[in-house]
Amino acid sequence: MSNQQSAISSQPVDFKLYLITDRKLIAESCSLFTAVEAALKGGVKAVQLREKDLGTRELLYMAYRMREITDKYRAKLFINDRVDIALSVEADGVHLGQDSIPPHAVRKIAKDKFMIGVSAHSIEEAMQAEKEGADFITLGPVYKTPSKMKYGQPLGVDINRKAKAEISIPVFAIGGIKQDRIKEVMDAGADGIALISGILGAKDIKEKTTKFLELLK
Ligand code: TZP
Repeated sequence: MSNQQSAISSQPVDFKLYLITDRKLIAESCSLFTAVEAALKGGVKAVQLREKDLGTRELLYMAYRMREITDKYRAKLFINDRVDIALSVEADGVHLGQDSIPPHAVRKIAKDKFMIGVSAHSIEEAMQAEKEGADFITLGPVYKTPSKMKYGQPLGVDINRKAKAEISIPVFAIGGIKQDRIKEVMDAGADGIALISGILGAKDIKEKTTKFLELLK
């Protein structure tokens, strides 16, 4: 196997709903921890801590707290970009961006149970991530998102059909995923959905999470 072709983790991707954090979306009366705990009560089993503007110490503190909460509900925790913090808090894995350290380099420093998710914005990026040892991919934005400028133009649901044909590891549809779009993306071949506002923007986070999970059955 070449340097850039790596094996995947020995841990299965056993979730279909992947919750990503954005504390700026949470009402002031409710902390991000309370919001994530509500989603965990609703049944979500995979959470990515993605607070890109935080400094290292603050992020580490948050990651420890998230680890405690996710452990309580037997859910997986992923840390965005920061492999060091993910390893330090014994997260289940890291979620890498296109400018992060690549998956094959993470494999050299992490145990084989450590999982690697990668954000891809095209089939080419997704294929490259698979080749380099990613365990799963988030691919999008599929639809317009509230902050669409940040994530680029929507790719449309056909991207999931292409991904189904080209990629063997699980692919999560991301970007503007709301309840009424689940059927469309899953019919198009997505293995699951990843989202921020669909859950964290809900009035009743626990109830909304349960609803998403029912629709994904
Ligand atoms: N990557 C592509 S779109 C996106 C990310 C992180 C944002 C998803 O947010 P939302 O609120 O679920 O549309």
